[in-house]
Amino acid sequence: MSSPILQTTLPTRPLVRCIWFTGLSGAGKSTIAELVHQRLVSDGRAAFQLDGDLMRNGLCRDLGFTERDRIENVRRLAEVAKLMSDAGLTVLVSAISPYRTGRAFARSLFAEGAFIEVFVDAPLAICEQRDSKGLYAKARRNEIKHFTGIDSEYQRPQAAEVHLLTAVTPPETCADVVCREIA
Ligand code: ADX
Repeated sequence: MSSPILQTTLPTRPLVRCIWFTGLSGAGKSTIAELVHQRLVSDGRAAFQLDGDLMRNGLCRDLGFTERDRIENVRRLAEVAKLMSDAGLTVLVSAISPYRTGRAFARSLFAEGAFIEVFVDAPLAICEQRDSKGLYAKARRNEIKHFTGIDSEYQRPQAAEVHLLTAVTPPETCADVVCREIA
């Protein structure tokens, strides 16, 4: 009689390759992405943080904050994230990425399950209070235009894999939640 063959029936979920943090300026996207990045690296995973602010100093330097420019900004971030993920990196993108279509485009570049959207959610009043870069104050004084939440729209995610309420949750705890989702 032949011996039974051991079969595993664990579901095969693809490795998460892109973690996309979206939310208002000052909501905490980069802070949480950095914490998750540190944990991935300490677990031995090759990871890279693509930050909207930093990308705007280089590859996206020619873009402003009109709807058209933001769509192009997010498209470039998504395409770069895809290239990096093809090279074996787990990519953490943090960008306001205010439009659902832009985020859906980013998702469409990845296999099912390989992309997760993290909604870094804080009320506008809290982001404005934090105002670490002084930009909300400038927007209120009309010194800068098209500021997200003030005179430019932010379309809240409707089905993000992770929804973080950063006004009431410390960054470390938020990072724990994201890490559990991608484990
Ligand atoms: S996105 O909307 O195109 O995704 P992105 O995340 O790259 O934006 O850049 C947002 C950062 O640019 C903010 O964190 C802020 O520091 C800066 N910024 C400057 N002007 C604006 C503006 N009008 N609206 C939003 N962010 C602005």
